[in-house]
Amino acid sequence: MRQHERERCIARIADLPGRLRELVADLDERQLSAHTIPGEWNVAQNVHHLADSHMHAFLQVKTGLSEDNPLISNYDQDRYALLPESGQPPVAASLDLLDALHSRWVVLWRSLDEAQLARTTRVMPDEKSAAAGGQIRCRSLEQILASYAQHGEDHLDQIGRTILAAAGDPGLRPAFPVTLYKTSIRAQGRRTIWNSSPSYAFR
Ligand code: NI
Repeated sequence: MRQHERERCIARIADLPGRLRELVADLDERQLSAHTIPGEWNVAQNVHHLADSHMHAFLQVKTGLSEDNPLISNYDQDRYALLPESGQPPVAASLDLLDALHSRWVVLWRSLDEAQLARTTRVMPDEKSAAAGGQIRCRSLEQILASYAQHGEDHLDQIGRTILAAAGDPGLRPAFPVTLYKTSIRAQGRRTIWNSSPSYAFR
């Protein structure tokens, strides 16, 4: 990965908490907990998942820096999302957590040199993935950086689609102009992200 691509990934990690907060801050409990897209998580599950996932990844990076190709455990994200603590509102604590966590994560990423970014970790499949034949995956810290920069985008996208899916339901449709616009990121290939912007109201 070139230096400017790395910096772009770090910038995305730096920006995620603010963009996420902007997207969900004014949603009420019903809107946060509505499953507006069948089979997908609600907004609250997405927010808690980002906090859980990125805490796990932060520790993965630090373990990779302090041990030699360590073996890291994984977790069943769908079961996490069904726990009452991480399956429903409120989301304020997870938003605060992401603010603090990403502040530290960005300082950590910016401190790493080439040799450190090339260090590796191995991630075990969680129980369900292992039963389906999942294998241990070896990933460099640089691959983890790219992966989690994209992970934030993916969940902003999912939250955006979840909010948009409520547009036809007066009981769930946000009362404020929700702010979603589409941007194609050709350089990253094929992705469409939802971003927040005061200029667009979906109503
Ligand atoms: Ni995810």
